[in-house]
Amino acid sequence: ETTTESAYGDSDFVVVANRLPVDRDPAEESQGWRTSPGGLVTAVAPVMKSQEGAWIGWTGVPDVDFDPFTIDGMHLVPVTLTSEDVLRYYEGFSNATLWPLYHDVIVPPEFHRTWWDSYVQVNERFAAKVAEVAAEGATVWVHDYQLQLVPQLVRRMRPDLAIGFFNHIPFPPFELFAQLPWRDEILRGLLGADLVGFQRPADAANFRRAVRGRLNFTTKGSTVAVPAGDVLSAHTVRAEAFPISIDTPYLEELARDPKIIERARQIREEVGNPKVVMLGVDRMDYTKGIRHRLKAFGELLSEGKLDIEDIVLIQIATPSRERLEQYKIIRHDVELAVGRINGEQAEVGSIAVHYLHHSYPRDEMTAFFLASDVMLVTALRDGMNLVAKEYVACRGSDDGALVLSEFTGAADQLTGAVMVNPHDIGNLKAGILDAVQMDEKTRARRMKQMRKKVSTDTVSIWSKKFLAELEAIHTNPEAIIPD
Ligand code: ADQ
Repeated sequence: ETTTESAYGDSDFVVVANRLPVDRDPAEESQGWRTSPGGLVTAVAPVMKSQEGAWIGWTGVPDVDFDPFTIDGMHLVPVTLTSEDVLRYYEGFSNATLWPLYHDVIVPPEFHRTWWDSYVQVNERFAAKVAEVAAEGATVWVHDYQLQLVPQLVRRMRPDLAIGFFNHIPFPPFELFAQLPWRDEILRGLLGADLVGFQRPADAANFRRAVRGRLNFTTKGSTVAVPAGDVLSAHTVRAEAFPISIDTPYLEELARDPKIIERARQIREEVGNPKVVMLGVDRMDYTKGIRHRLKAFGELLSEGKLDIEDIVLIQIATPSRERLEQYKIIRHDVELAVGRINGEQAEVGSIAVHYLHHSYPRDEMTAFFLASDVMLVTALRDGMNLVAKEYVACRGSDDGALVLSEFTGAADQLTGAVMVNPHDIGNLKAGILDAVQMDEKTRARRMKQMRKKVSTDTVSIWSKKFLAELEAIHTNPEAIIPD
């Protein structure tokens, strides 16, 4: 069906992300794939279906070329990664250089020129695909730190396109970002976009400061002026905050489902019907502060401030990036800490920490949220942290308390939480006790306020806002967009 009149592709709306929203599915009837649910899919699927849309990304399977295919009404365009790309571009530069650098160097970032070369090559491969599938004047939305060079590469090939970029993780303070040997290339890569979105205003400000500090471009408010004579063509770029959210209506519906409510009751029973169930849900990542959380909980038990008869902690940690050294270390440390707490505090028939190193379907996850009185989100640094918002969305009865690290993007918004500094174990312990002991009325007032925030602020509103602003400034770069 491809038309031959135009050298351009057919897609009016193109999403570009490291991963396609699918996983391999060996079941016969599935044509090899099943969609993997996630906030981004929920947010962009409607736009992709209403327009001629395409999603460009990697399948998660190395060394195999796949043809484009359609699943659940979404047109997916695979980009091939070799095993070496996975090692260097993905596990290396993305997850062992950029990830720790952008998360306040919680672990030391590694700088390797071979990783950088691979990052450039893979970004070029993604950009070439965009240039191929995008229709004239199409909107392109590039996601996340793995693809920061794509905006510039695409702009060079296709100046007709409206290009947006959204960074899901923090953008670091200039003094940390400046360590990166390829800092100027990254900044120029991002400045190929018309609109660069960040989670927090502070991230956008860090980015603009880096642009001024390294490239000497002027900024005014959220606008960056890219001058003529630079390797980029002269244009203006907006850099501002678009805090991501969740599919609130869907979670609220799940939280009202009698089957899930019953499952939540069962979970409480299975952990011994204690007075208080506390919950942690994270990818197994050193940014999430799981060790700090366990340290605080262990001390509260051993000091007798919390009693094993009354309270359990369920810690769910999804396996993540398991081939990387720092992820082996965090897993080892967490498992050691869990073993130590249970060894010292638990008795036959009563466990202090229920540790689950698995991924769960959304229904089961919702049951865990419903079953828990106190949610612990203690990240040392986190772009947003959707878990905090998901917990709030599930508390339809306005009970439950959220302990929230001030180093998450969510802390800007969920001001009804008990805020903690997870680096300060004393403060973390005090926060946990506060949440456990908070009276019902206070809990209800604070939860209600937070629930209002997540119910008016959904992921579909987030994507609409981003795309509307991209559209507006692409057609009129001088446009003033009110908040
Ligand atoms: P993540 O670092 O992955 O995301 P988060 O925002 O908490 O962190 O999202 C995790 C998602 O995975 C949540 O939807 C959660 O429910 C789900 N999940 C976690 N453990 C699970 C398990 N065991 N089983 C099933 N599901 C599980 C990155 C950034 C964040 C930013 C998001 C979105 O690091 O800061 O909020 O992108 O922009």
